[in-house]
Amino acid sequence: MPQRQTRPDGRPRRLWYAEGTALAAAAAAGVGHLVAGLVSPESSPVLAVGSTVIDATPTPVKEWAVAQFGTADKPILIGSVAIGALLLAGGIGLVARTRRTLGLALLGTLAFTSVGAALLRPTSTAVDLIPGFATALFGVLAAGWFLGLLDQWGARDRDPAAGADAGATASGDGRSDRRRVLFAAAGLGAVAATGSTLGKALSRGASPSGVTLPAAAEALPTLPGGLESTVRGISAFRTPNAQFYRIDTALVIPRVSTDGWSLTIDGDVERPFTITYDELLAMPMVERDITLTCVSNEVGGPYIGAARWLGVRTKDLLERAGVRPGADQILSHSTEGMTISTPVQALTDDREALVAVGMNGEPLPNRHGFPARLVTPGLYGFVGATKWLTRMEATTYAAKRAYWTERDWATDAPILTQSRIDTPRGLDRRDAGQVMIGGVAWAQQRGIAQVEVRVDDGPWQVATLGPDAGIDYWRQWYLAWDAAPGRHSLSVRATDLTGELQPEGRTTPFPEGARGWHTIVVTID
Ligand SMILES: Nc1nc2c(c(=O)[nH]1)N[C@H]1C(S)=C(S)[C@@H](COP(=O)(O)O)O[C@H]1N2
Ligand SMILES: [Mo]
Repeated sequence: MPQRQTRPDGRPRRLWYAEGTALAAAAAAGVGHLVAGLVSPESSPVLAVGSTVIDATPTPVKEWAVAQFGTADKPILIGSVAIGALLLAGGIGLVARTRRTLGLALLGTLAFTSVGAALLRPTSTAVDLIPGFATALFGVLAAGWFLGLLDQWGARDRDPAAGADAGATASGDGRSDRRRVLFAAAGLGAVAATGSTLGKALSRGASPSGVTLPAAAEALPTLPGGLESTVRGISAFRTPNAQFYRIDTALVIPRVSTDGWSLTIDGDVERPFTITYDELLAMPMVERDITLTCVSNEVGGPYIGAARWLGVRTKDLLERAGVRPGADQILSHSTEGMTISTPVQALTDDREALVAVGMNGEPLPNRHGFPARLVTPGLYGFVGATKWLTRMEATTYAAKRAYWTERDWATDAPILTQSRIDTPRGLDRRDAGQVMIGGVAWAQQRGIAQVEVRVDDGPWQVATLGPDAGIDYWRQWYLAWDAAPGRHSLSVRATDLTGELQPEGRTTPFPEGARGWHTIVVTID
């Protein structure tokens, strides 16, 4: 019998050790992901390492990633962590070929980095260590088993008689050894796929069920119909929850149950207190139309949404606790360990910031912070919109620093006046004749006075504004344009109600939000 027969694809046997170990690692990660789905989604090995990478990434690199990949940055990060781990496992497999104990020990160590990462999470508990341990245990056992099968196959390859005494069940020829290896590989692949799929299903950020929100004590009139019924392609006046942008550092959407949840107001206060979800709902509820904006939004970018929020005034909560005179910062904490700093002033003045529990007539979706979040009119989300809120700590800016502050973002970040062209889209082609130019403009806490549009080097033309839902809400706008064939550039700029004109010069989103006019180019045929 020719010796080469058992070598599939003529590949060197060493590669099998690398691939087998990587496969065992993938299966182990799948098992860890499944276990995490059952006990604690954020502690899934790959995700725990990913979260640690996010927190450790310098701000400029993070900004670059957001600019390059947008909200795909998370899948790309997770993919990179997974590929890196598989490559390392492959390398370890080569070591394990000749030095089995060392190789398996290295593999166990690799898995244990995820235990370390889970431990580093700001809110980790003992339960978060279980998925990493499961990964390490399964990985070492599976790799040991699979590499044993390879040894057996290889031994027979060198000496066809040797396989017979490699184990009690080892029988038959090299072909059956090979079949056994392939079955084992398929099995490990199936474990990897099943584990990650089931784990994902278990940890999906579904909408909370079984929650009924009270009516607002001060209900708002129904929001007027927006321009979206007449201007095709313009942002809806109210952003549906399912289309609302999502920005946070969480790799798994936290699923917080109202049962164990509570909100604590403490720190530099006279009367610290903790309330349950039901107690929060029993407080006077108000409704507010507020447009939320992310500081990372580029000029013309998508990280903005407008909703009707239902909640309790932060002012009421903080007055009940009695913030001591020296405190200038409320450091809010989320269930997954995020810290966000907001000026006491912004949470107690008459802008009426909210601890929101409802969004557009529904309980907050999990991805937007269920059971409760902060919504502060006029401030970018990273300094006023804490999701999965659980604690508001009165303190000073001198004493404590929040997550983004430590990463050099602005401490005080009021939303800058901005305007965006929604339709036509950049690089669109349209037929000559009437083209509707439309979009949104916002200047939370100041309000929009006027929006102007310029075609090429022409004069600024005043656009027609859509309905008004208050200074904290965006305004839709449109201008009918008689478009002539050719390439044209369209620009927009807004003026706020204080008379301030949106500046032309572009700035980067870091550290306090992007400035500049939104300009697009379209072709008219
Ligand atoms: N717990 C938590 N809350 C958070 C964040 C976060 O990373 N974690 N990101 C903030 C940022 S940067 C923004 S812009 C808003 C976005 O809220 P949304 O995802 O509901 O649109 O949430 C804020 N609240
Ligand atoms: Mo943000």
